[in-house]
Amino acid sequence: MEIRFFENRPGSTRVAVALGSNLGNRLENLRSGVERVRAVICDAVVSSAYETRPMYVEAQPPFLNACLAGTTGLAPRALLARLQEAESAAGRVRLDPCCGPRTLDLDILLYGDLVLCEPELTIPHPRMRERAFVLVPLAEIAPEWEVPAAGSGETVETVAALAGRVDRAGVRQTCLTL
Ligand code: PH2
Ligand code: MG
Ligand code: MG
Repeated sequence: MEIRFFENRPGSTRVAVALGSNLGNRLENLRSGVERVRAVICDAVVSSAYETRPMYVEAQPPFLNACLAGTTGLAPRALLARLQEAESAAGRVRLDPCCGPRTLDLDILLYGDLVLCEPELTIPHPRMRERAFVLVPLAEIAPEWEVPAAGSGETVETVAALAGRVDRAGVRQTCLTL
């Protein structure tokens, strides 16, 4: 069956996005990211913002992280393109594609129960299970969401709660509303 997607059609696929910033005015960067994302994700619910210790490359400024969940009519790759436009609008320059400092990073975490593995886009996000800076805010807004391919019935909440699997020490709630 052919599946058609329509831009920003409410009530279509549920999607979760991670936001991060560690350059410039981090709070403003996250806020402008949320506003731009609202153009393509309906009924967005946004977590608190968290001050987080950088993972992987530790010698860089601390991050502000948050998560957003809503519904979209866009197909995954079209949504990714719109998120990348929002990153560019926030002045993002892609020097180190993986882990260097950035004004705004917008990553697709979950897209319904889709499992996708392509060079440009992997869903669920391949490293979300080891990232407290993703799991803590996501558990705030979508604890019951079953993470596909995580093991049968594992939800965001149970993945986030698994003791010893993620280091929550460097994740501190700083701002209740974005
Ligand atoms: N993003 C990364 C690498 N490391 N660390 C924190 N605390 N927050 C991030 O958003 C982050 C990171 C790559 O996207
Ligand atoms: Mg990222
Ligand atoms: Mg990214």
